[in-house]
Amino acid sequence: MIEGGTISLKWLRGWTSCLLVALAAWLLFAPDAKAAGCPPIQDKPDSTPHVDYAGVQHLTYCYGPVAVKPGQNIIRLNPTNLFPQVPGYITRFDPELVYESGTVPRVDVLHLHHAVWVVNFNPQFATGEEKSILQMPPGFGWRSRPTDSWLLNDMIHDLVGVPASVYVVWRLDFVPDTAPAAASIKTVHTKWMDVSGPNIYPVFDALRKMGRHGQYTFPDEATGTSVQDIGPDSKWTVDRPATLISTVGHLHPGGLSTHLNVDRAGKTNRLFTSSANYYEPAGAVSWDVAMGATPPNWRVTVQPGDTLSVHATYDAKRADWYEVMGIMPIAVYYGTDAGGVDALSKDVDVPGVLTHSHLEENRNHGGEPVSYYADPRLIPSVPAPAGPIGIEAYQYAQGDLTAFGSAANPPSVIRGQSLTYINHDAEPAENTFHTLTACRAPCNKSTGIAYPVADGQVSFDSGQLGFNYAGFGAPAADRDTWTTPNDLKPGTYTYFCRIHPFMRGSFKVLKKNGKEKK
Ligand SMILES: [Cu+2]
Repeated sequence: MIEGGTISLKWLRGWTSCLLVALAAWLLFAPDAKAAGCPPIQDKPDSTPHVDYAGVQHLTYCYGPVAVKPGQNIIRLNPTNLFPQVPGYITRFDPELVYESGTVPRVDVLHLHHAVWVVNFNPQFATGEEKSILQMPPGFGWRSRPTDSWLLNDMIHDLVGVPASVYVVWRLDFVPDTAPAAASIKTVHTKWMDVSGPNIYPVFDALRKMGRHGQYTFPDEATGTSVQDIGPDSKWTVDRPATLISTVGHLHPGGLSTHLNVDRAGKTNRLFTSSANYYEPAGAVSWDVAMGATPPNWRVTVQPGDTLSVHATYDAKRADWYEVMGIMPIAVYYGTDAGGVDALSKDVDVPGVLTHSHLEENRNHGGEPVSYYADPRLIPSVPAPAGPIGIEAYQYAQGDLTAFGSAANPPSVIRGQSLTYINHDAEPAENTFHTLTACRAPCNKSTGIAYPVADGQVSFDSGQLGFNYAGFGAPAADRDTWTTPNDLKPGTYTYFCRIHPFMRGSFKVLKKNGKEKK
């Protein structure tokens, strides 16, 4: 892990600056992970078929073991030499996260929030928990040379506060130059399209008050301060004739689709919609999803001056979605001798193909009745303490739904007043972030990938309480306290931690006469 950086995330705009930091840090600190043997790893169900070449190699790289600290939700950027050491073409990229045994962690326990493989200072491959497989159509691949520099930017999120040891895995199909097929492979480059990029943590909020008709499309419908989250990578003006070969979207839970548009001389055309196919029984609320990728015969030519743009659409009915992404890297061939249809043609936006089906690690959905969480509506409140209410060892000190004795009583304030919370787990030795995020009372069902969600009767969210001690190493809010809104109506409010959703708590707002609302 890269320690000792002093640049805060807020000011870190752009890959270049963060990569320079990473390289500087590399000179000072040895990488914490080295090449290692791989455990046996299962193929994803219904994986996109391999494109076969004479002499193609199926390579598996396991990065780690990575020591996952309890409760961590940090971003790391490390160099790696885990890539082909002879020249050739990468034609397929299949990401995974496994324990040392080769088992894929349950997504409600530990997951790969995202990972980006940065090759020669350009983000080239990426994944989130949707784990799309990138398969280039026949005749296309990413050029790979032993002299390339590779960096892995990963964010491994431990949801349960238990240490773990994992490998980040990438499985490549590689056609070395010594294979006759290599001579006819055309080189693609990844053009990074990202609604909030470039940024080491490119996120925006998609909340129920935003958008129209229960959906919110970013950046199109962004207003007010949300406009600040629009990044330059949301658009790309093409500077030479090129052919778009492949793309697939990256979203978070709540995401419905990403799409790619082209603008040419006042005309707009939709090039591709990457739709989220939820296996999740509860709908668009979890990581139990696969994204539609372009089919192998999708091929679109663009001209200098064309402007491409990426857009992300989220559900805005069910819940609030904080710190979400909309990324759509495109594999681009800088030539026009590969066929394809013009970007303004009709029917370019063909249906996508799923690169795998339901993943076993997504089977624990949550939302079942359990006895270990109280219903805080039934528990009398106690006046809130004068000082801030602590959060420590994954518990809210007053009003936690798992607490015993007097700690179980929800703290209360009179209408018009507010409560303040402080995250003691944010101290450097722990460096664990927590949130207070409104969920619908009583918010006391079992934890899983689909429960709880930020569906409170009112919306509030503390942000990730904690500090970016490692420079850009975290998505923390750079503060450890949060004060509740002072305009809440009398009632019982429940909340959870977005980082560790088993954490649940409550507080009450009393009527002006000091009585609880019945
Ligand atoms: Cu937490």
